[in-house]
Amino acid sequence: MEAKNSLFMLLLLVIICNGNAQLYLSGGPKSNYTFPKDFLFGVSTAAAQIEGAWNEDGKSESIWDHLVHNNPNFVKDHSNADVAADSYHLYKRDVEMIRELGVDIYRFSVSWPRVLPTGFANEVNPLGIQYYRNLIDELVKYNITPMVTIYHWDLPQKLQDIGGWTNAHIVDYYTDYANVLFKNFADKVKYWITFNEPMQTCLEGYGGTYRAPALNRHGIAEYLCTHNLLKAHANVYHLFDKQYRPLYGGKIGMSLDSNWAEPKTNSTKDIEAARLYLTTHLGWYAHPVYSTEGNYPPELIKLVGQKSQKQNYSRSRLPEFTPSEVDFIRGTADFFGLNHYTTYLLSMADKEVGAIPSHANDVGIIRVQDPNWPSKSSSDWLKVVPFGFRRLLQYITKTYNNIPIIVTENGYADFSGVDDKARVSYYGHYLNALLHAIHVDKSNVHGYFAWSLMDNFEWDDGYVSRFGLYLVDFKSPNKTRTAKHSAKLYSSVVATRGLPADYDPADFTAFSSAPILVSTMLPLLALYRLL
Ligand code: PNW
Repeated sequence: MEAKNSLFMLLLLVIICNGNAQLYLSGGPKSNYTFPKDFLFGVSTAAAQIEGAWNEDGKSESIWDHLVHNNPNFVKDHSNADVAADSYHLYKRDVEMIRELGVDIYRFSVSWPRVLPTGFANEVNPLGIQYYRNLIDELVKYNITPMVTIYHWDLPQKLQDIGGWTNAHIVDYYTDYANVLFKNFADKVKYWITFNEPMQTCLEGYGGTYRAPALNRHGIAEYLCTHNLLKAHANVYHLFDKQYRPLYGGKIGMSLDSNWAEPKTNSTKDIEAARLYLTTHLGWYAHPVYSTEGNYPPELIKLVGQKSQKQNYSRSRLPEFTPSEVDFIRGTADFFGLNHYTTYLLSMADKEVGAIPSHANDVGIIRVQDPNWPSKSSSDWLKVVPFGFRRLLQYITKTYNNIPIIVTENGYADFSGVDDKARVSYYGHYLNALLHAIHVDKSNVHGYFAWSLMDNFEWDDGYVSRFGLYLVDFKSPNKTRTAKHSAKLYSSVVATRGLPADYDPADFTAFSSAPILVSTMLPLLALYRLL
């Protein structure tokens, strides 16, 4: 009897603890708040991931075309983006889907090699301009606000051949390109994003091999790339601000990717590691633009400087901004675009980490994820940790002087299917966390975009990982698009400005093959019956 009673208590405890553990993961209890009336709801895509028509109507090769054409093994399913979702031909259906969702705004990117096939503004491709004009007109016709990302990773290969983002002259080339877009579209486009996730371009593309051009010149090229890119961003901000804003109005910012960083333990060292992660990753790009003082974060300047000296370089591998460049870059954004997906646990490294030299080695921290965090995503990095989203929004609000934040990407990947319970659950949890962030924490968030409108070419994951609210049948000749359950959830959130009645903040069962509670309870229950 004793044993039976104790087991009963244990069962009870498991139930309570499980509920609490899941509540701890979520952003808080179910929020009864609603999204403000003028809050912007949108969906995001990128040219290289959806358009296809890679060499049609005068478009030249981008660095992603080049990489996957020459190294099919780079992509999990050996696919490429030659046709992708064929949005170059199917943009009207895309706009129809956006209308079905009922969102206010659509974020898409322009393909630089489609508009300027030589990379330079000497030759503007009229058919490329016409495509984006058609898309913008179709959006405006239905009262959907267009938001244009000027650069979402698809540099013309011709510019890569002369150094790409490590060539200091790219500041001018990029400004010329942006100027062509402003000239043609600024009368109708009121939201501009200069760069999508510059850290992916520079750290992973130039310092590593994860993104195009997969240069792998770590320790040097990621810093050169960032340096030129930040100058290019500022130049284009000033161009817009001086020449186009007075004529047409509008807002311009940049979209930075950031995970939330949680200390691995409560030790002072781990707390320091988590802080250092944020200052040397998000802060690498955010501090020059959004902080009061401008320039790279002081910790990064110090760390790279010390390492460079120890490694016998004549100067720091992190280039220096002159005081006038610091001034020129500081304050060059009307909003903070944030792309957020997941959370990591941080600790200090007690020996050298990463390749030498490299940004990872310069910073010297270790990043892992808690294996108990829910996820069965096709993207193995995508653990579901809604509280991290809430904390990150508060961190940005506090660190960067209450700048208006627009979440330009958030979403979940699976292996396909219309009945996408995990994605439905992910959006419920992250939107609940967002409501707490806005109403309880007073984080200054003005908009939210789901990534992505539809399944698309997920870079090195090819068509294996699906992020869409709409399923795309890539085998069908007309790339048939079908609304998933998550599309219905999202449109109901947009319509009601609140969470659905059946949303449960403690429910993470959609992310485990056997629901966690059942899997822990069943053996105990069996034992209980035996006693
Ligand atoms: C973004 N992370 O990349 C990109 O902007 C999209 O093009 C892409 O399809 C989407 O997210 C999904 O992968 C990411 O560090 C970059 O966690 C970094 C991270 C996640 C996504």
